[in-house]
Amino acid sequence: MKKQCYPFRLFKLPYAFDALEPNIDALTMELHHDRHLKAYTDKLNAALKPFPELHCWSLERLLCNINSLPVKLRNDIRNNAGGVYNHIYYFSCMKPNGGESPGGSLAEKIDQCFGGWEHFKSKFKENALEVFGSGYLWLVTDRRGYLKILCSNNQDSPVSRGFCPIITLDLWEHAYYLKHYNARSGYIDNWFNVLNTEFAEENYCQSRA
Ligand code: MN3
Repeated sequence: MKKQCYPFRLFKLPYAFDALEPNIDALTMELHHDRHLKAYTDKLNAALKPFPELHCWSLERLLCNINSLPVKLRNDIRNNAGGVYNHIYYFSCMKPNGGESPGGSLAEKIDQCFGGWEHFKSKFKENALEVFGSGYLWLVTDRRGYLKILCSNNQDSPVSRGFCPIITLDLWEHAYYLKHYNARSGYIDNWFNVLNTEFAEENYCQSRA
């Protein structure tokens, strides 16, 4: 992910709103990006405005050091820097004509940790169906380099807990309600159809660097 700092600019989607049809519908993408992500970006900038000493901090640096920030800023950073970071990750995890199974070192590690790509997918889906309330499901590497499936609540980000994200699935209802209503299962299947596998492979390589 490209490092940037205050004032954070609204992340530019690397594809058109309708590029993921029929898996993810254009209106959901437009609202998700132009309203939800924009709101997190604006609120993050507003929260940081009175703290010029933090204007050169990246999202990662803010999220990794929440407990050393001024107390009254911590919730804003957790929610809004988290909201920006997590959404950039989520949007980057998708692409038109995606969904290939990974190759190279990520494929090997998935075989080792989950017994293969199809096994990983069913385990990830099972976990995604169990996430209660609003949150995300992630594939991350831990400090020892093992792959883990991890749930985060609200806009909490696994980088704050020392994990390296590989992929993430936004499980807030705004990510799927217009097309799937409350049926999360179809959304998860559709998301796997547009998974940006190269992005996952790059993140895995970087996590080992
Ligand atoms: Mn969202």
